[in-house]
Amino acid sequence: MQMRNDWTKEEIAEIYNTPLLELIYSASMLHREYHATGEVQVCTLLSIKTGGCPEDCAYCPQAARYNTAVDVQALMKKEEVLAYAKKAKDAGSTRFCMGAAWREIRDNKDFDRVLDMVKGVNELGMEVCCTMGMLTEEQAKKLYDAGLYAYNHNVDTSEEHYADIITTRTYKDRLKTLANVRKAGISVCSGGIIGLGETHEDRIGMLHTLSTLPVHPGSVPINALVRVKGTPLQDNPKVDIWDMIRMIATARILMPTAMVRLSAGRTEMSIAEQALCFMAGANSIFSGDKLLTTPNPAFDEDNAMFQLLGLKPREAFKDAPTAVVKELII
Ligand code: SAM
Ligand code: DTB
Ligand code: SF4
Repeated sequence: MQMRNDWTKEEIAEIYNTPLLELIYSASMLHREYHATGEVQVCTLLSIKTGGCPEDCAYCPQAARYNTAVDVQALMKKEEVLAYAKKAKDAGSTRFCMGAAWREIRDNKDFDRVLDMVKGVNELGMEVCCTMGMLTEEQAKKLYDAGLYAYNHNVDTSEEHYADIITTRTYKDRLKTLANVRKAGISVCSGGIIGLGETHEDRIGMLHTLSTLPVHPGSVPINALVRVKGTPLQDNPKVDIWDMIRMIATARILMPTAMVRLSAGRTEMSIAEQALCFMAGANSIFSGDKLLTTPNPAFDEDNAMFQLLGLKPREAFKDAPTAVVKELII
């Protein structure tokens, strides 16, 4: 099948509004066509620079302006980060994602240290990912040269809903960074959050943005809002699991080759609910007892879930062009 990036909002709405079991079935069929069934990518997050962020993202515990329980922490040392990555690898994780609570990357000593960390994690044989806010084409190139595999930068919601959630940057800024990442040859990881008070049209709009990018993202994280005390969204209602499943299935149908990640919110989901998400086309998770600052299922719990559901972890670099893999193995 030809990958489509000319989806219309009407077509997406039609898929999104399909009766639920029918939608899961269609997504599951496509999933089987494009991916090894039962294989789930296990990624681990580490917040290498925490809190004190100047942005005003209404969902985020790391924004300096909200009074949350998050303590500000300076950029970690390379050795500490590598020790953590090694631990994650030993627990079965194949992608390591380093997060920094920055508005954007700046060309300074901290960035040089990040480049060193990227090099080190890559040498461990893991797919390295960073999520550090906006970046320029030159910075993306430097990250690529250091061995960065993917860059996470979420569009979070629809263009229309964006200003209700974040006022310190625009949707266009987000898309510009994604273009810089893509141009540097880094795999784009971009998705969003549900539970921000958005409408179904906003969710459809967000999926429209993602599925009509010049190239589909290599991975699409779908997060359920983690409601953190002190943020403006602390009292939002809990995300309905059926909405999560509907989003995952629609993303799977629109972007069949992408890794669709069942991201934040798993601590509030039962194994049966997560199993439905996998049926609907999710094939990636974050594992390890912390996301960036909030709790997440530990490696042991996820290993037990994999055992129960007959899932197995996906190997690293499976989608990488052969030349890249060769370079890494040699
Ligand atoms: N500062 C960088 C940025 O905003 O791109 C990188 C770190 S930021 C914490 C990464 C992503 O985490 C956000 O884009 C958002 O999608 C997600 N996120 C943050 N807080 C969240 C929450 N409370 N619940 C769910 N997802 C959240
Ligand atoms: C993504 O889409 N979700 C992850 C990762 N990319 C960076 C982050 C979730 C953060 C949840 C809130 C926290 O732990 O601070
Ligand atoms: Fe800062 Fe990222 Fe949190 Fe927004 S989501 S406040 S940019 S750390």
